[in-house]
Amino acid sequence: MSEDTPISVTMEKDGEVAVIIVNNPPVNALSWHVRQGLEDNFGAALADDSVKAIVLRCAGATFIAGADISEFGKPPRGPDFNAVLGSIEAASKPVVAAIHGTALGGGLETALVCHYRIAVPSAKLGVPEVKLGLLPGAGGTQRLPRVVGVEAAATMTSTGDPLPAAKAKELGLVDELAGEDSLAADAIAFARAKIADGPRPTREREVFGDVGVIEQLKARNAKRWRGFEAPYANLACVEAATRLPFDEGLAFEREQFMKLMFGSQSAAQRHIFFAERQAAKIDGLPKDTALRDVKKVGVIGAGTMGGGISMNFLQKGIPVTIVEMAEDALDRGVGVIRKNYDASAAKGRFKPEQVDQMMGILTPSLSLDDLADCDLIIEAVYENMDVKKDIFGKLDKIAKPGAILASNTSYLDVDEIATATNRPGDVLGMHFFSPANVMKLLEVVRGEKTAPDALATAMAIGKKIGKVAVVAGVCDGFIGNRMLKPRQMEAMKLLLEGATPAQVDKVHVEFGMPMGPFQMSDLAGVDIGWHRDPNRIESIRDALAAEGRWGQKKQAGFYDYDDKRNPSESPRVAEIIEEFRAKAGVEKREITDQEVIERTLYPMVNEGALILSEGKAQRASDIDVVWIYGYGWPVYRGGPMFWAGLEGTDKIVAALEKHGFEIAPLLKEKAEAKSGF
Ligand code: 3H9
Repeated sequence: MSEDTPISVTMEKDGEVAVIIVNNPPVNALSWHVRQGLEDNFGAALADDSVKAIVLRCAGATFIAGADISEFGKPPRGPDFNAVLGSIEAASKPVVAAIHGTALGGGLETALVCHYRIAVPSAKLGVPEVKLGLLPGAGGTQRLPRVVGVEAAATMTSTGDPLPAAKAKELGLVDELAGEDSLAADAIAFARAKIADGPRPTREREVFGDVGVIEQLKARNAKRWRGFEAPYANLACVEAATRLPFDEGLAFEREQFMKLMFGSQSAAQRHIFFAERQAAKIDGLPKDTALRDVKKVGVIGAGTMGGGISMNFLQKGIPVTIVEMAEDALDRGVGVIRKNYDASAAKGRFKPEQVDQMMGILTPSLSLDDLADCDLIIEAVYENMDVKKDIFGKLDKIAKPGAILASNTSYLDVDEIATATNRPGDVLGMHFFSPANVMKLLEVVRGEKTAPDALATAMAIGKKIGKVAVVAGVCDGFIGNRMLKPRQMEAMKLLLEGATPAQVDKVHVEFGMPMGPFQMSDLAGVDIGWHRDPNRIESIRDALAAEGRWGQKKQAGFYDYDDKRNPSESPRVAEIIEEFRAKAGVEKREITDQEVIERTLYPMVNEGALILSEGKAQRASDIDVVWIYGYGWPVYRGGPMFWAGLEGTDKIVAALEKHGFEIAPLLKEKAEAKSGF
């Protein structure tokens, strides 16, 4: 050990039991110095003849939560992890892992080379590597099937979902449950009891279970795993465990792990892991900024958005007063919330009494005056500046001092809305995405005068209700919808030039998006944002709207739909496109799929670069988070800005220039430096 090695592993003795303790906050990740500490301390415990059994446990909130992801892709340092694990498993004295918090990834792999495992009831055990585009690369895919069987091992590795301790005990992954508050002592007693049994190396146990489950898992998850490499690589390793001797299985796992580790999908998924955590941080704001108390929330508007927004708070036990203008609209809105909860209860997500509890803290009202005691008021009425200003003007007189006044606007100027009040510091945007009780993204829009503590409170409350909150600056459409605009515009132009809605959508779906631009229009409503004058037909969209082709809800939009909402290409839409093409004098030509990418996805990167240089997003990775959680951008491509780096910013600029786009200076800079964002 050299002098600059942090001491993150120590050893104590309790009679003949040595207790090795990992202490590497915040999550006891297996950083190089932890691996070094494990090697040194296990070496010492094994060399000490007075030690008859060894306990491995962790200080702080959790057992080892995995490899240190921030070390990935950097030059290796410290001892090789597999070698350290190999020597623990080969120990001549019984080794017990004492688990609390989360034993994840390399952490569970460490527990698996221990000969026995004891855990507190609240512990969770899993191998979430697949969520980082990886697989357990330190024997997890080979040892799990020997401990829990093929079915559980295949499920755990390919889904990444952790098991609660009780389930782990049922499967044999945990040998004994400890008292919730007595793990340290219980683990020592358990180790002492195992001295007579001696070591039980996992590698020497037999794989058991039916390998057929692997194909069933693939079939069941085909849609969810579309485009992803890692779930399949995980399953290939578990399958290999069923037919290869242990060391060969380990070599196969290593080969698969390295392939994923140096591939672009895992790089993208690791980027998003850190990006999501980074998004919560507000530049220039001290970490200890005091937050405002939010105990009661007001929501104005009981439509789809207002209802969905309210549900988020009710589910966290935060009372909501929901206000509508008219009795029937209010009743309808509250009825929809109840219906949604009942449907979730029928699926087992909530107990009926929980639904009653949530509905019990919802207060419907027809008067804004009832919002006087709310700490946060979210306006979710339709997109009209005058209406919003009127509401904020009234709120200014009603809301208590210090209440945060938020608008759920998806593109309007939050600074202008704030001028309707005498407290612009309390005004900000909280842009939820539809369906608001499901979608994870929340854009928190920081106005010019928004007070830092109001902003920090909105971000914190976003986290509390389970959202991934991202700070956006005031501009038309903020981050997400602003980038959507050039994509939609180009998609429409492509129709005129010869592409079909089906072709454009297919390219987007093959890219990994859940749906393409025209499928999205049909789902959201072709009539959204329409001027509502059937005689004013200036675009293909106007023509569709004028004919009542408003999308799925009318069984006709850019596609025709049958009773079950299955789409088919529409001859009428083809005619409309043809008419516009003739009118515009555009010649029809063959559009390649590559051109669709260059003209719909590359302009998004260009717009992202503008957003970044205007300071409307704090960092490129925030833009990626917006697109992953708000629009279903495939996580294995890391969001548009990360993807730009994979694709090559120089290639993107060359294509955009070829198609006549004005290039954002920041994008040009990146292209010249041949770098990503
Ligand atoms: C692996 O193990 C591969 C192996 O097979 C080995 C092959 C050879 N590394 O999430 P939080 C940071 S792959 C480095 O906010 P929570 C995180 O960035 C790994 N850093 O806390 C954050 O930093 P900051 C498999 C990590 O309480 C801070 O810790 N394991 C790591 O809400 C707090 O994190 C996983 O995938 C890490 N592994 O949740 C588990 N983990 O404060 C990944 C966290 O600067 N981790 N950090 O922003 C998690 O799922 C959650 O962090 C956990 C705690 C549930 C543990």
